[in-house]
Amino acid sequence: MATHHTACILCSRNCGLLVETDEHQFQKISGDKSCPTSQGYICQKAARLTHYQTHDDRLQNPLKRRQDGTFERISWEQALSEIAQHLNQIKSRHGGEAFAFYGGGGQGNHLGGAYGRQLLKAMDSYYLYNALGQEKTGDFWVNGRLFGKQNCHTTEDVEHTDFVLFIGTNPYQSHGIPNARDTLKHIRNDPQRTMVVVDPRLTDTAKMADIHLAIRPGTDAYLMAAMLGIIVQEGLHDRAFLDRHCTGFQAVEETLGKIPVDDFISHTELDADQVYKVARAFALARSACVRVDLGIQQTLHSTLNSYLEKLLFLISGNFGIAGGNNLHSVLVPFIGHTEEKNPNLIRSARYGMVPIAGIFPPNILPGEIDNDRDDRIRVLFVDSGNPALTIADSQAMDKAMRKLELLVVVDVAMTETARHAHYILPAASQFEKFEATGFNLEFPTNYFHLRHPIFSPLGETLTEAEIYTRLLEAMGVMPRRFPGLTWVAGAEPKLTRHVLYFAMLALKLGRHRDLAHCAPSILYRTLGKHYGRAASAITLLPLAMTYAAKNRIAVRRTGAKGNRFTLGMSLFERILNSPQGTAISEHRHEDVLKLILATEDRKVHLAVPELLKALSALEPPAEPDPEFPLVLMAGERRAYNANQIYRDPGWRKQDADGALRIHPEDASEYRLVDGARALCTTHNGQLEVVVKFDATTRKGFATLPHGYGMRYRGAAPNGPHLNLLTSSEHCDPMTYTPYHKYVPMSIRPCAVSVRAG
Ligand SMILES: Nc1nc2c(c(=O)[nH]1)N[C@H]1C(S)=C(S)[C@@H](COP(=O)(O)OP(=O)(O)OC[C@H]3O[C@@H](n4cnc5c(=O)[nH]c(N)nc54)[C@H](O)[C@@H]3O)O[C@H]1N2
Ligand SMILES: Nc1nc2c(c(=O)[nH]1)N[C@H]1C(S)=C(S)[C@@H](COP(=O)(O)OP(=O)(O)OC[C@H]3O[C@@H](n4cnc5c(=O)[nH]c(N)nc54)[C@H](O)[C@@H]3O)O[C@H]1N2
Ligand code: SF4
Ligand SMILES: [Mo]
Repeated sequence: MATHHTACILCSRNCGLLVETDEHQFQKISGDKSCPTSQGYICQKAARLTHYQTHDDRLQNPLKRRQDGTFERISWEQALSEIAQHLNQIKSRHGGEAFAFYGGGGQGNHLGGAYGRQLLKAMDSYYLYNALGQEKTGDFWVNGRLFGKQNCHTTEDVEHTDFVLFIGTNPYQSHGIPNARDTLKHIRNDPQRTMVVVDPRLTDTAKMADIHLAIRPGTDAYLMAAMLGIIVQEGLHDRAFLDRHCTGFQAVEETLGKIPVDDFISHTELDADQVYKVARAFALARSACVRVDLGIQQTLHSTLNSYLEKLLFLISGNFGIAGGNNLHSVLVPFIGHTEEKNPNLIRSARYGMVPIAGIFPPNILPGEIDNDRDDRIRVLFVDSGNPALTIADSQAMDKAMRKLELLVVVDVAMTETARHAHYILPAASQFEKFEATGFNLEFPTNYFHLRHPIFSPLGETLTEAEIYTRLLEAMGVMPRRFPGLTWVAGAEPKLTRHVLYFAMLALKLGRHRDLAHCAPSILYRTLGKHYGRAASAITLLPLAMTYAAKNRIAVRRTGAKGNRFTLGMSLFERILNSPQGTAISEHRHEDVLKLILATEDRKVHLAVPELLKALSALEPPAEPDPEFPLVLMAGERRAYNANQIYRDPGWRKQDADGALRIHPEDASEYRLVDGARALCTTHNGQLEVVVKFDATTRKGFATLPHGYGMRYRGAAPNGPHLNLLTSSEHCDPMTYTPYHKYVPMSIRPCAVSVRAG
């Protein structure tokens, strides 16, 4: 038995864990009190991590599809040389636009993404698709306009705030905020602090709130606009903050001044007095912050919602203060910035969609593959994602995957997407290699957690660093040896050695510019090999150097030592030697406006003309379609779902069916029986579900869970495969973010069993 520090990989919080293991398996899992972020906190999901590490769908060898659809085991050499040959052929015949990459990281693994994405450059393609493109790109786009860069991400200081407004999020189950359940309890138990939850369901979070606004689904734009209207019309906005730190308030004020507040509130079906009370209290609180998630991002007015939500904390001056919303520094840039004004901005071939934060929306992927244009996508790499289940309109994705000339899946498990692949490349699990995420979203102190491997890689599995480096070598885009780069590695002391190494690397890349896009793999093969199993973490070294150069004082405050050249290197060494995680910077609140904000004038640019126009043009909400009278929330976070990460249904202690939650009055109207099966019908398809009466759900609103529908061991789907019901056209017109939380649906009891799919 051995004891290790590691972290949970099931959601963006990546809580620190202390685990006891034997050679192959977890024996005991508990929260790690020495983890500087979570300090021992975990939720019920982490204790079941054995179901990720060991199960019957784990991949152990490279596989190749046979004509009859079954798979044969092949060697790494054969797999990679055949894929390399195919990629080179496609590139020379059809050019880079024939290639797309999907994923590159999940809830616990972003290091591999740096290696995988090199393929895009090697293929000369920009088509990066990622799950963030079906939830957060609207938010990123708004950030770009307000704060100068789409990767200026905002965080919320819920732990220290006097007033928190949760809109469309259920942190008690989905987390997303530090030590969610403890943080919520502290607020509930403190009479000086206020929690308001806007959600059509009386969720576990709403049950803890001072005020629950059980909003009519899809009407948050009216609520937030009404609150902004009240604040501005009553003069409760923070003039001093707006004058000092913002431009464009005049245009915003003009639009908000005209909001028909009472009409808008009536569209939400909320009590007007309560909305006035909340708006005033929010504006007048000593500190207040807004925390949102999919409940407003994956529903009607998605991008507008992201703007209004940010205006709430901005016009009330709750930005760059303790207890407010803040920007934070970033070590691993897992999202980028797409410059809208770039005249050479790439567009997707069929839909003409531009990337946001470097990401294209999954909603257009099936259509970009399944067409007869010369410039269609013909080759897809999927890494750390399961789009066959998780993107809208599974029927269309299925058809598109069959049209691909080459589909390669890099995963730890035989997923529904992998079953369509021509080649499956098995990755070592996240407990069998060094891994980390870029979810270090904290402010003012920011942390980073590089997890160390605690098991040997299963079977013939490899790290992503090794898989993609071998592939680039097999493609001939990167030499197998770098004689000029290895000799320096022997020089001592270590810091001098690194300075020398980077000087040589810069020289080499200067001479061979085409190698620059393989920089992670070159680092990995040269400097990395002196770090043993930590070789794949070597990409963090240049990132730590950039980070330290940009945030020198904040990094030094954490105790890191070094000069202009060496501070980043010592930060990297500290990250490497802190298996429980470590602080990487300690900012001051004024840094948000002085250092992290990316506009040239260091001001927030409040006016976003497209969205002010959309706000002025808001029509009253449409009445339900009599054919589909219910609103289905397709994808609820519950106690026993965790994206697609746990495949073995045996991990669930309850809710094995992933039941449809529906209000008892609706249920009796549609003649449904508690615990019996029913057939859901939407514009896109049909799905049989198990019904559960649930009075916490608003009338007219039903919910199905996210993270079910996997075919473990190739069996029938466990629980609802809910993207059979969703449509890729039902989406935000600007970003193509699907309206998963607002799917018009009808339901009837099921007499005879109908097969899903
Ligand atoms: N247990 C668990 N936790 C998870 C995950 C998981 O699979 N399981 N997944 C992780 C991931 S990838 C993400 S992105 C996050 C998402 O985390 P959340 O967004 O917090 O989770 P959801 O349950 O999808 O949706 C949040 C809430 O939106 C509400 N809602 C629906 N429609 C509306 C509406 O019109 N208006 C308002 N105001 N609210 C509405 C729902 O009732 C729900 O309570 O969770 C993460 N955490
Ligand atoms: N209808 C509906 N659809 C939704 C949502 C919804 O609410 N409703 N939510 C959306 C949201 S917010 C999200 S984030 C997406 C999530 O959807 P995806 O991004 O498709 O799903 P994940 O569960 O994150 O996929 C993780 C995959 O990574 C694999 N994996 C785990 N560890 C490793 C590793 O070390 N290396 C490699 N290469 N692979 C690994 C897992 O086996 C799994 O296949 O779903 C979206 N889809
Ligand atoms: S699922 Fe999220 S909140 Fe729960 S233990 Fe894992 S990382 Fe922490
Ligand atoms: Mo997500």
